[in-house]
Amino acid sequence: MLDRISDKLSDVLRQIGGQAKISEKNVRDAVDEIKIALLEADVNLRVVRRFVNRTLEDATGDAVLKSVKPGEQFVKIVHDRMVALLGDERKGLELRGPDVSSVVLLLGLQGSGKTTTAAKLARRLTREGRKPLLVAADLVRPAAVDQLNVLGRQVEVEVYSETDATDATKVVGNALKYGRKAGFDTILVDTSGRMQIDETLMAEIAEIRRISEPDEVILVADSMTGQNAVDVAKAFDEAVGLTGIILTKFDSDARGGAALSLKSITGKPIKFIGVGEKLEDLEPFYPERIASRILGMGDIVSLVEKAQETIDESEAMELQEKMQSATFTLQDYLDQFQRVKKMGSLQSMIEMIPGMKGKIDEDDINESEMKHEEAIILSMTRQERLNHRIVGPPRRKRIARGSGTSVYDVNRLLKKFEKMRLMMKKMTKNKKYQANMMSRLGGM
Ligand SMILES: Nc1nc2c(ncn2[C@@H]2O[C@H](COP(=O)(O)OP(=O)(O)O)[C@@H](O)[C@H]2O)c(=O)[nH]1
Ligand SMILES: [Mg+2]
Repeated sequence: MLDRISDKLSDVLRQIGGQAKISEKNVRDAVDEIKIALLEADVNLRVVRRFVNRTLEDATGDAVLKSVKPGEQFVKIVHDRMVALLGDERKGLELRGPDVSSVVLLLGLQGSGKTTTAAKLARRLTREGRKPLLVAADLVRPAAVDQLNVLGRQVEVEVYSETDATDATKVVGNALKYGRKAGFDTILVDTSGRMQIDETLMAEIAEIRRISEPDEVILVADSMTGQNAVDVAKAFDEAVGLTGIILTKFDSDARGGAALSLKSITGKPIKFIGVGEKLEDLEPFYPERIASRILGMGDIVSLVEKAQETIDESEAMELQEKMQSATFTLQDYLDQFQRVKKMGSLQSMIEMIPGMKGKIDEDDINESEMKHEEAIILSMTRQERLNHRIVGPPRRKRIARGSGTSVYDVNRLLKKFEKMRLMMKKMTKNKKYQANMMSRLGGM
């Protein structure tokens, strides 16, 4: 799956990613090759152009070219752009609680995988503790109703169908009545497709949509049809309005054109992918994972992410200078807090403020105290943060009130901060510390 595009892109990235120094020309050449790979993968031209422009914008600045590992930074940039292209965050089905019946319509061309996907979803929802009902509303394709009945039996989900019915809207109306009364919390409607987009079909679906007031209107699209899947999605979205897309036959999709274009072109998220004919072959769509799969560069990306989490070179230098000259302020301290929050660990903060390691008491590093300290600093004016010495008793009282802490807490923080500054100054003058700091920077 996605083998072809992945081979190409990982080649380009492996080349540039491993280089110790890169020029703007290297970046442009790499981006050119990426562009060709995307076009060959049948990614929409507009999407390719935007991708290329944004990647160049991000990658040609000094911040990348002059960084310690520019090749790796570049890989990370391409990866992030790719994640954005695929839709950023994972989006699942948005259904209501078990006390009301949610309705999910599945739409798409004939053969795209609607009926199979309906059964796959039913299976999945059952495992999540929901109680789905499948509705056979494809009255066009001969044997479609039988097919759903067979699949329903396999996943042990009830199927609502009517023999000899001719009006799909009526069937759906009846199914809703039945499903609500019988306590099904999710009603999955398998609609009929056509070979191509067609007015009668759109009218029928619009009518089904109107009477069923669905929570989700999902286009089931065949990823192997590439750009055609994108055109179909646009047409369905304009005619009936979609809430999301399920891309089927992802297991046989070597190119990835549909996956990479759909979100940007339609604005609708891909929610699941079908990865095989079996009923368990349905996976949630995670933009991040697919991007890593396409680029084949998972380790580099996580490496760069880690490096970005720790302090970057110029910031470290600046911090060091501040510590040496004891101009490290409460604002800087607060900035470190915010960094820790991003990283989620206190240990990393200690490691980032050099000289703090092993120098502070156990109870100086507890999370709830950090929250207090943060609240206290946030209640200070900018002036106060930049010069804590102006914070006399009246200000302390105000700050305590503003932060929901006590004057005792404020005093404690200010005292601790003063002590910390002194210690930093001493530490940074130490030769061994300086050598250590330099080696840490080099190591990134
Ligand atoms: N390999 C693969 N085949 C699939 C997938 N989803 C559906 N199919 C196959 O595609 C064909 C058409 O599926 P069907 O559900 O009948 O499509 P419908 O006409 O849209 O209802 C069937 O042979 C399915 O087994 C998938 O994710 N991967
Ligand atoms: Mg079908």
